[in-house]
Amino acid sequence: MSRGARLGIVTVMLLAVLGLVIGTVMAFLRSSPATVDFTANHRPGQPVDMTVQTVGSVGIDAHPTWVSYLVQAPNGRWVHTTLWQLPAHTLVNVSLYEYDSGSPLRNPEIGLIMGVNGGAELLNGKPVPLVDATGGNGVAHTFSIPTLGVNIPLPGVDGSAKNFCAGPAPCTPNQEHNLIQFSFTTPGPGQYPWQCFVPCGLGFLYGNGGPMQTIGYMDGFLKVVA
Ligand SMILES: [Cu+2]
Repeated sequence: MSRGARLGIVTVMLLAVLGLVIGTVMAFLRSSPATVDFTANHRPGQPVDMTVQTVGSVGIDAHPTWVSYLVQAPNGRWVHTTLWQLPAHTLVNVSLYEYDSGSPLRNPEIGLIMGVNGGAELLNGKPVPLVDATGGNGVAHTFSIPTLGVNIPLPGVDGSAKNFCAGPAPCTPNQEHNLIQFSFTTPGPGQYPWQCFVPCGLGFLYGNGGPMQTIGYMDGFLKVVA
């Protein structure tokens, strides 16, 4: 084989490797979950109604065994993401279907409902100002926006119930769940992180790794726009 031919083969091989590396890096950089937009058909002054769910094992995507949040897009489709685009200075009415089992809270203060209209959440239709996680099925997750002072504990369901949702998500309301409803008002434009404060990352150090550290699972952002 001539020197030129060998050089050609090596060059092609190097370019192939380079392409693979660039492709992998780009795929990694673009791996952030989708943003669901609640601003597109929003009329000023009107509230935004959102439906959200929490599941014990999502059954889809990169980490099927992980706990996760999902959100229903305005077109009704469930999306596996925690990035929500919302209009500024707007009332947001959240209906949250909680399908996961719970445990007692490490810190009972996290059972306190804070930062929402009326100072209470509706738990299966009844107003509750505090969730006592030492009773019942404990608390599965929280929905908390630290910068807005919002904290919503989500009571767990009976993990041994016949109709317990073991995934894949989305779970459906004929499966064992608690319906938690609350309203809060978005502030001015900005990115506001939200997260769960129950160390629910089973199999990770102190339960705080894995889904607790990954956008799309147990934390996300409110992308508030003018
Ligand atoms: Cu959680």
